[in-house]
Amino acid sequence: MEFLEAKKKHEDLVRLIEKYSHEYYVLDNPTVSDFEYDQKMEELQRLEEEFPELITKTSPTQRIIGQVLDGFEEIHHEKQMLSLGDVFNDDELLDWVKKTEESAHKELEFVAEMKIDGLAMSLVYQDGVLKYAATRGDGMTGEDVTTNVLTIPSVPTRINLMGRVEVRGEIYMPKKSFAELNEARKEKGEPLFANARNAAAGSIRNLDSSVARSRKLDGWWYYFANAEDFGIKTHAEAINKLDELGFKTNHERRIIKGKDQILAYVEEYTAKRSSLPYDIDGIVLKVNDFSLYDEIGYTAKTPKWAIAYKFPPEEVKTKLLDIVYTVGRTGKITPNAVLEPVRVAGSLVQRATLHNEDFILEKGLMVNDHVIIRKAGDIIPEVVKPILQDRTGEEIPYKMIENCPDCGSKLVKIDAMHFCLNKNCPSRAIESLIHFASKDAMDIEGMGEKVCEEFFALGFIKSIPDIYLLHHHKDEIIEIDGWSNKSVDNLLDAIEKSKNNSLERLLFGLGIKEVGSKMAKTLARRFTNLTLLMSQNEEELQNINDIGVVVAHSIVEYFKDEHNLEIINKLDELHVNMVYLGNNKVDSSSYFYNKKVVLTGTLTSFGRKEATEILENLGAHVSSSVSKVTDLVIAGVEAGSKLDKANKLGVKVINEEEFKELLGGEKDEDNQ
Ligand code: 3B8
Repeated sequence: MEFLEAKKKHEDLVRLIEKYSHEYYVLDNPTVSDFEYDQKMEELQRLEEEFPELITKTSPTQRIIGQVLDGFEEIHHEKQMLSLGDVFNDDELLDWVKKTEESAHKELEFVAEMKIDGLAMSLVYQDGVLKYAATRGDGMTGEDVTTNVLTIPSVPTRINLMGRVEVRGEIYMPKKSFAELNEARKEKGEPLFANARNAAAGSIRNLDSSVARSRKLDGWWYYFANAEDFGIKTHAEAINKLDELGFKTNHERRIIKGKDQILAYVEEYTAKRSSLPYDIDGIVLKVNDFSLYDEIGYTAKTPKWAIAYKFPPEEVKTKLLDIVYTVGRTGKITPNAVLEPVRVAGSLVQRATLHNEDFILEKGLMVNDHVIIRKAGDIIPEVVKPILQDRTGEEIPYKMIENCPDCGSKLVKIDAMHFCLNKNCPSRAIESLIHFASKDAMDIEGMGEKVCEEFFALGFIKSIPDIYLLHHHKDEIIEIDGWSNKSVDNLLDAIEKSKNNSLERLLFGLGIKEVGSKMAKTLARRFTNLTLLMSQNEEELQNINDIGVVVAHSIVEYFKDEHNLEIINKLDELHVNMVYLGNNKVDSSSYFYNKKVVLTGTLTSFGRKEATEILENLGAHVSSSVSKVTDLVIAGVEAGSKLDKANKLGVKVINEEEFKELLGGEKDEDNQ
């Protein structure tokens, strides 16, 4: 075959396969058998083998090949990718409608649609060809996840529209894909995804595109960002146009107006929610007429012409079978509800924390009560209340335990919480070992919960320093089922390696009350070695930004305790590093990583030096003058010429609030 003939043949085959894909994946209405489809694909593959120069990124053959990337490139969104403001009940929704109609000076027509619980995505086409798919990121800059999005067969790689076209929508994992995925993971003993949204997000952000392909993702497309460039005047028209171009659009949408129709739509889909084959977490209302958008306006993060009505969390009835207690590493006793297993928001629930005695008494819970449960944020199960009218007389009035369920010591009540203060309580000891070895602490690979429990039970490790003496038990461990010479060596190596960790890991690992991993970092950076930290009194500690009365008190108390000092001395003798090693391992996931940043003006919550240090520790390069290579200017009050220059050069500028918000993303752990 000649090249030109091959090229023509290639184009015909690609068009045909795209048509079949669209019929199958978008319209859910195939016109050919799977066999015929596969044959066409094979024909295309053979042709591309013979003429490799015909292969393009968007060829149907390339969409099914796995690719592994080193990382995702950044994409700057041409038009900022905003998110939706939300309301949580009918009244708030009607208030929004009223306000919006007031600012438009008339009664409005809305498009109501499903609020898909997925991952926002932007697709950009140039002259009919998909150029990239990008995540929302911070709204200005997202990540190029094209290779992963291309594994979703319903996403068109080519459209019949010239020029630049930007389409936004939501990538999601259908309920069925999610159930199958978790089922398979359970069988393989892998950790389960909490919900379909997390599973979809994990898949799209995986660097190996064969993972995304195997996850059976899909997308709904709900926003034609530059529809007006094509003479389109309403949102409804825009979505019909997307439909016509081959995008999968959700057909539950409806044009409505007036209070009655709006509330009827909300009611209808609240009821239909659980029977849909994909997760929705609410309903979206959008003003239909584009010409009103500018007048109605925008906030910094959201358009005012659209709103998300969020469903209340799903509530389910079950029975409280028992209340059992766990002992944390600080000795804190937590009561937990044992529930008759029920499905809530997509997963089986059989336990829920009851926090403390007061929580149970305030709710008036009794064992054997029928109770309402729900998931906070659709993830964490919680008991809402007992159903009083279902009581039969078999309920057992609640009484908090008085002794530690593990060691039997008398519990002590501090504020609302009960504590076991026995330092040798086995539960406390095991929990502190698990914490010490955990990922954010000393990161000893291979020393998870099960191993800690096992070695504790066998008496190999009774307290933290014993970890570094485990090699004395090597011969005995090899004899245990499930251990081999090699796996013991690996564990001992990991333990040995952890001796060289920087101070902040040790500080977090010791489990000082109120010292989470972020606080541990602050302390390590500020004092650089443990001896110096230990010599501080409360007042001196409180002089440090970020350290309040409670934390300072807790740190000083910790280092006063004989038992704790003994642990530290032993670790020192065993050559565990107690010095801050600086910042060789910067977390590259930070927003500031590798950015060129300039500080200007006065910041109210940080000193200039402190802000610089924080930024550098997150991998930023802080410089004193603005130029076109500057990525970001952080402007405090009375910022002067540097701010003007940044604006002139089009450099991104954020204020102190935004800076703090971005730092807040570097979350601290709650460590009680
Ligand atoms: C403007 C319109 C954000 C969104 C939008 O199903 C904007 O429309 C948005 F700035 O995030 N999750 C939807 C959904 C999300 C958005 C939307 N429409 N149906 C969703």
